[in-house]
Amino acid sequence: MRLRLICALVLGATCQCLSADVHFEKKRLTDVFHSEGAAAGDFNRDGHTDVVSGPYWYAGPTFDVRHEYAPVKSFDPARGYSDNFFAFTHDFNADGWADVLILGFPGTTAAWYENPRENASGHWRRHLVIDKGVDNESPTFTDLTGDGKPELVYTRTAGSATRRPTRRTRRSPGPSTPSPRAASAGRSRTASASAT
Ligand SMILES: [Ca+2]
Ligand SMILES: [Ca+2]
Ligand SMILES: [Ca+2]
Repeated sequence: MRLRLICALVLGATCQCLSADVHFEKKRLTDVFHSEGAAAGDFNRDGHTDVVSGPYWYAGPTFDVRHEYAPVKSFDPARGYSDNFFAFTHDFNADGWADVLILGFPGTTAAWYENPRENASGHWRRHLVIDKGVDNESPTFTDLTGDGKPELVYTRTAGSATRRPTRRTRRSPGPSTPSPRAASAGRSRTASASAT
């Protein structure tokens, strides 16, 4: 009897979910190949979620207007990959404005872009976090330690590593695009962490 009741409850919940009136709309941001990854965040703090993809962020809720926050590079998908594989959002300098973290080609860099606040035009300041060795098919940015602050989780050739967000990052005048060969040569078995 108890099992029947549980099954009925589960079935009822399932039917309720399936009958929910949920619709999805596909929207193409661009026809140009800029990046493999994208992320969401409210970059202008208007209460609407925006999308960052490649060198642009697209203002929600329509995503019709885009803003260039980094130098534009386009790639040919028939010939290879981009140098912009993963995007994450986080307020790295704790100023209340969402910033952007970009992981480049596997085995290369991690850098975050500082939101200039108040919708300032121009490119966002780039902060190089890790200059090489950020590898794995799918690095992620998540709170491993339970303190509410996300860590960057990735692997190297024969190990794994995590990094916590820190304000002590080096500034870089522009994006760097080391070759896969150079990046591979720089890989090592290390695990490190730093935090403010
Ligand atoms: Ca917004
Ligand atoms: Ca910020
Ligand atoms: Ca954490």
